[in-house]
Amino acid sequence: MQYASKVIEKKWQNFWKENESFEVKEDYKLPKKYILSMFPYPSGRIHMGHVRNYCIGDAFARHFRKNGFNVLHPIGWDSFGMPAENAAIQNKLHPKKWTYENIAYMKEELRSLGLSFCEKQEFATSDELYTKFEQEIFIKMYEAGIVYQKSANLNWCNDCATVLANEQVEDGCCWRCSNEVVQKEMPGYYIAITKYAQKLLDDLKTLESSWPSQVLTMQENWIGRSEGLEFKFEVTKETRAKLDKMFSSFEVFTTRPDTIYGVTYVAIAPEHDIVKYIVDNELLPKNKLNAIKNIQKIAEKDRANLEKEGVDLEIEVIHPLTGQKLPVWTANFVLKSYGGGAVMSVPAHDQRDFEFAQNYDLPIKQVIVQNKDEAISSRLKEAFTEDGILVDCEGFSGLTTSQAKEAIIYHFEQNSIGTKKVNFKIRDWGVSRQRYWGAPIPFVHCDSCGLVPEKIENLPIALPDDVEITGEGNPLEKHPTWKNCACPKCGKDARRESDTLDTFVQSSWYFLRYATNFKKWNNEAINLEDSNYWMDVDQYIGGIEHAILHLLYARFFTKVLKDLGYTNSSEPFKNLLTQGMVLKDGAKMSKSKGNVVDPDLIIQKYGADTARLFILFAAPPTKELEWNDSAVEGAYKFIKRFYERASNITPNGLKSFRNIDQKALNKEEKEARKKVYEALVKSNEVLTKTYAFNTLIASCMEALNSLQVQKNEAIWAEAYYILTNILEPIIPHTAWELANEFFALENFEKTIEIKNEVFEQDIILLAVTINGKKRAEIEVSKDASNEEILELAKKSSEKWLENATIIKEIVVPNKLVNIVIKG
Ligand code: ANZ
Ligand code: ZN
Repeated sequence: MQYASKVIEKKWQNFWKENESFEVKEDYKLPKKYILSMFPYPSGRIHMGHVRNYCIGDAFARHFRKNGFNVLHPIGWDSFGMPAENAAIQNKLHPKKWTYENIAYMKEELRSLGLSFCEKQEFATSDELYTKFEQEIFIKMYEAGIVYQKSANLNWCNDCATVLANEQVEDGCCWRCSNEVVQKEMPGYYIAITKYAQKLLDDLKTLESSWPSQVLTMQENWIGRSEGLEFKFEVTKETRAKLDKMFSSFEVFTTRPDTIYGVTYVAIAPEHDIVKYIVDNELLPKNKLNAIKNIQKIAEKDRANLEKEGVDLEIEVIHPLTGQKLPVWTANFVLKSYGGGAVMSVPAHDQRDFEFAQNYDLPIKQVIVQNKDEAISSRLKEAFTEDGILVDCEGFSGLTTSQAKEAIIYHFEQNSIGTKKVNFKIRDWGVSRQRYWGAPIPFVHCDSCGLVPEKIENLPIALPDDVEITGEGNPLEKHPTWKNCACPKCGKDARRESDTLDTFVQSSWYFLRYATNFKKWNNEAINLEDSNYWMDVDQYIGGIEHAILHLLYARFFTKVLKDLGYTNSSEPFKNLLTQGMVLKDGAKMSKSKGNVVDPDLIIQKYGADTARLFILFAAPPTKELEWNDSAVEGAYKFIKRFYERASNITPNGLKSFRNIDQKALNKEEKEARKKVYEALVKSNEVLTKTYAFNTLIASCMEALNSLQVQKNEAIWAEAYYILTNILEPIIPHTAWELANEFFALENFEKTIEIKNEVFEQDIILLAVTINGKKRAEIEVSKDASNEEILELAKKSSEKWLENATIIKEIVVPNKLVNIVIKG
C-alpha cells in the first residue's frame, strides 16, 4: 500500500460533497451539538490562523457526529467591511465582485482541507437576504427603544472619511491608514448596550467554568461596574451670579465617599457645560481661555497618560457636609461622559488628584490612616489609596473605610442630598459608518415626519450597484438617485439614510441565523423552533483578539433578540476555546512580516491530513504554535506509516478481531492492545474535557509503535478499527480510506465500546499481614493459586514466622494474605 495523499483526499472530498455527508438531520429528537469556528472575513486567501481555527472546530464536529450526535457545523462569510472598498479604490474592482470572488476561492481552499461543513447552511452577511433581516431586527430594536440617534464627538479619520470606533483608534491614529484621528461632532445611530450592562455582567458567572478566565476578566473590566455615591455640589452665591444664574449645582460621582472630608478642590471635565459656558462667554482672562482650548483639542482617550493639567475656573462650590468653600478647576483627567463629568478631588487618597494638587500647589488633607495610633504625616509622598480608618471626619472618625462608605451614603440619603449609585464604564455602541460596503441603516429622513424607519415589507434596502468609490466621503451620499424615496409615513419626497451599519452588527447574530434551517431563510430572520433545538453553541472557537468586542456584542444581541421574541437563548456560547496564534521564528505569521507559510503549498506538497495533523499536534490549541518544517515532515511520515502498515490487516484478523479472548493473549499482545484502548479513552477525554489534541495524537503514535512487534492478526485489525475511528477527526481522508477498505463507513457512526478487561492488571499487589499487622507486600500473577500466593507470602515474611506456629492462613482475593501465629 502506497500512501498517495492527493488521490485519497480528492476521492473523499468528492464523496462527501456528492453524498452531502455533513448536512444536518431534521430530526430534533436526536441529541445535538452545535460546533462553530468564528466565520472568516473573505480577504482573498486562507492563512494558517484560519487553518488552525477550522481544524480545531472540525475535530469537534467529526468527533460528535461519530458518536451519534446531530451536528451543526456551519461556515459562512463576514463579508461586509472596508478591505472590499479599499480594493475598489486601489484596483478599481467592485466591492461586490471582489468579495464574492474571494468567497468562491476561499471556499475551495477550505474544501481542500476536508472540513466537514454543512454547506447548505452557508451564507455571506453581504447577501441581500441577510441584510433584509438585519434591517428588520434594527427597526425592531428602534421600536423597543434600544436603537436611538444622537449627536456626539466622534473619532474621525480624514483619509478614510469615516467615523472610527474607539477600538479602531490606535495611539491617536487610524487603525487602517495610520492617519491622525480628529474629533468631530456628528449625528449617529447608537445601540443601548448600557441597558444590558448589569445583565451582561451577571451572566458572566454562568460561563465561569466554560470560558477562559482571562476573557471573563476582560469583559468584566470592559463593562466596568462601580458602586458609590452620587451627589450635587451647590455653587456659592458669588459663583451663581458670575455664571449669570445659569448654573446652581452640578453632579459628581465617587466610589470613595469615605474620603469626602478630604476634598480640597473640585475638578470638572474640559467639555463640562460650565466650562463651555465660561469659554463661550469669555468669563476668564485670555491666557486661561487659551489654556482650556488647548486641553479641549486633545481627544479624551489620549489624555490618559499626559501630565495632569488644568485651569482654575475662579468659581467655588460648597462642601455638602462641612459647608466649606472649595475651588473648582477644569482638569484634563476628568472625563465628560462618566459620572456627571465632575470629580470631588481628594489629593491625599487619589493619585491623579494628588499629582494635580502638587502641580498647582493645592492643599492636601489626609483623612484615612492605616491604623488608629498613626500620626498623620505632614507631607505625603504619594496618595494613600488603601482602605483604612477615618480621622478628622467629624462624627465619622474612627470608622473603617467600608463602614464609613455605608454610613456616609446613608447620611446623604437620609438628608436627601445624595444617593447610592451604580456606574458602568461601558458606553452605548455607535454603529453608523459613512461607508458603501455595509448594510444600509433602514431609515428615512422626512421634512415633515423627521426620522422614520422603513416599512418592513420594503426591506431589504439594498445597496445600489452603480457607485463610484474613490475613498472620499460616502458613495451612498454622493449617489445621484439612490437616496431619493418616499416617506414611509406620509408619502412625501424624503431621503434615505446613507450611513451603513458597523460590521460588528452582522457578526452579532450570524450564529442564530445558522441555527435556522436554510429552507426558512426567506421567511424569517431566526426560526424559534430551530433555534430552540440548536442553541446554544456547544463549542465556539476563535481568536483571543475577539475577547471583548465581538463576544460582548454577540452576547448582547442574543439577550436583545430574546427580549424581542426571536430566540429563547440568552447566552450564545456555552463553551469557548480561544486558540493561540501561529508563529514563525517567534513572530506572528503575517504578510507585513513576510513570514507567511501558505496553507495551499503545504496541502499540495503533503496533503490536507498532514496539515491538519501538524496543526493539532504541534501545540495544545490554546497555546501559541511555532511553525516547524521538520515537524510537518514528521506529521507526513506518521500518516504514511499509519497508512502503509495497514497492509498487516488480514482477512483472518478481520474475521476474529471482535472476539478477542483477552486471557489468551501474551504479555506483548496485552501491552499493544492496552495502548490502543488508552488512545480511545484519551480521545473522549480530549474532545469533551481537555482539548489537548496533541496528547491524543501522541497516544495514537504510541499505539502504532507498540503494534510494531505484533504477529497477532486480530490485534492488528482491532487496532486499526479503533485508530481509524479516533484519528478520523484529525486525518479524515486517510481514516475514511482505511475504514472503507477494511471495515465499513458505519465505523464512523457509532461510539466504540471501551473494553475494561484490557486495562485489568496481570500482576496484583497483595499485603501480607501477620496477626493483623502489615509486614510485607507481594506481587502475584492475577491467576495465581492460593498455594502459590501463600508460599510467596510466607517467604516475604520469613523473619516474623521463624519461631512461630502458624494457626491460620487466609487469602482475601485481590487484597491481602493474613497469617495468624502463636508464640
Ligand atoms: C473621590 C475619590 C477619592 C475617588 C479617592 C477615588 C479615590 P471608577 O472606580 O473607575 O468608577 N471619577 C468620577 N467621575 C470621573 C470622571 N468623569 N472622570 C475621571 N474621574 C472620575 O472611578 C470612580 C472614581 O473616579 C471616583 O471616585 C472619582 O474619584 C473618579 F480616594 O471620588 B473618586
Ligand atoms: Zn414624512
